Amino acid sequence: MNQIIVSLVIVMSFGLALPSLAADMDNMGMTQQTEKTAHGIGVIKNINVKEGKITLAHQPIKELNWPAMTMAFKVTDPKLLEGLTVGKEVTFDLRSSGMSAVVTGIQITK
Ligand SMILES: [Cu+2]
Repeated sequence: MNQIIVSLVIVMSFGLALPSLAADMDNMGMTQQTEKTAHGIGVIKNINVKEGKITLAHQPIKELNWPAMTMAFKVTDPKLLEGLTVGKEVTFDLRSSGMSAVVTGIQITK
């Protein structure tokens, strides 16, 4: 019984890991670690003013080959977090190099 669960978990994590591996290889290959700007749509899940971070459940970001996910971003300026609240829908601007990205702007849409 336990073994079935373990193999299920392994199969499931493989399914999750493969697309992100592919995205990693894209980033390391043709496109070098140059800075790119991109734009996303998401919902605010957490705000940490002290650390200058915002957690967003974002939709896929085509410009970066990113799937939809929930992740924490650093913001370039903590002032960007002013007036934001958890649960708001936002569009946001990103500056990325490789798999790391910082948020350079956020606008509430809803
Ligand atoms: Cu993400």
